[in-house]
Amino acid sequence: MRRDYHYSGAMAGRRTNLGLLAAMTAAFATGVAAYALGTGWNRWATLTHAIAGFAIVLLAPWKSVVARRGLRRRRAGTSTSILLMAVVLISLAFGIMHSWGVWNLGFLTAMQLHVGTALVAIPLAIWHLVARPQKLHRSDLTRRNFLRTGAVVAGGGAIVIATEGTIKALDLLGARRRFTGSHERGSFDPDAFPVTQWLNDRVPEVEVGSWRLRVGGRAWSWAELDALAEEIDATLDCTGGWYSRQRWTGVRLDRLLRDREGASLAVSSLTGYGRRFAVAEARRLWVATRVGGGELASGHGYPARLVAPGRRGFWWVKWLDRIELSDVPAWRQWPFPPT
Ligand code: HEM
Ligand SMILES: Nc1nc2c(c(=O)[nH]1)N[C@H]1C(S)=C(S)[C@@H](COP(=O)(O)O)O[C@H]1N2
Ligand SMILES: [Mo]
Repeated sequence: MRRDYHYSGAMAGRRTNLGLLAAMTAAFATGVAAYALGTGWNRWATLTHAIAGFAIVLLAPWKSVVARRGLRRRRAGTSTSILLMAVVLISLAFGIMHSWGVWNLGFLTAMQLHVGTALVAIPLAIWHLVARPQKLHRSDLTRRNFLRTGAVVAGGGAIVIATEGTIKALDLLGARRRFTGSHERGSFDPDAFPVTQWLNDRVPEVEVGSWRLRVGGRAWSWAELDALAEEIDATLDCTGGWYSRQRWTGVRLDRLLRDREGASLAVSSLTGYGRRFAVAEARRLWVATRVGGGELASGHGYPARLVAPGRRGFWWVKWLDRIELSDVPAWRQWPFPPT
């Protein structure tokens, strides 16, 4: 009796749905991790992300069988479900485009479209779940289902190996991406690397003569900062899908601080944009006055910007205004800036 039920189409459908739900949750979680991490750990997030993404591709044929059955008896929410599937497939396509190397679409990058469409999928997925709740039963936790899950993960892994192998063998642009998946642009050429903003910030006009950076109880002029500066090579890795390595000239932030009493350092831009860092991190942050030996272009943060090696680009605050010790801990901020 139970066995028959086990092999029924309804059961297989539920299994596919649960598998898709797990794969999509994993893709979201690892995608967010890939966006947050700027060090070598990112490699693991990016790799699991690709496996989760291709697991969705593997489950899609089964899902289409389930869906076709669902479509025969149309219920409320059917069009939302179709929309969800379409949005996920479009997101997948942009992710794969990025990885193979068709990543710069001029107006936006494939990565921006990949993440943008994935974000659109979130409310649709929630709606879908509310309309058709998929409960995990105790009877789902069988050895057989465990092996099935393993097979889908292994299949996703095999596709990653196959596609990475193909990208390398054909020497496509994607063969040279960094561990974050980002593509190289304009390294050691300050005129060639992109100017970009996190969301909607505008490049301010700054009169350097009257500009001062307020930090450590002092107001520093550009020339005073520049006189203390040293050279450092560091890689700016934008979540838009590119990276650029440059020779920066900057003062190590801890050399500008007098005391260290506080839970965090609030680094603020003239535009209102800003990020918080742990105080101990000041040794690994630089206030840069130059790139490639010349002054920063206005788009790149003139007169001074933060250089934060090992952190993704959105931490590299441009057009610095002030850096303050604060009692608010660094973890008490949005993991990604809201504006
Ligand atoms: C529905 C959710 C998502 C799916 C199905 C998905 C799937 C994929 C796939 C299949 C790839 C290509 C992997 C490869 O060819 O090696 C990819 C790449 C990527 N995705 Fe996603 N993704 C999703 C959401 C996200 C989110 C929310 C983020 C970030 C916030 C993100 C960040 C990335 C990054 C950084 C890459 C580049 C990895 C590389 O170049 O190896 N993804 N994604
Ligand atoms: N004030 C301010 N600083 C900012 C941003 C911003 O929008 N406003 N964008 C960040 C992001 S997302 C990146 S990738 C880098 C880009 O630096 P670039 O334009 O010099 O390449 O600046 C960072 N600093
Ligand atoms: Mo960025």
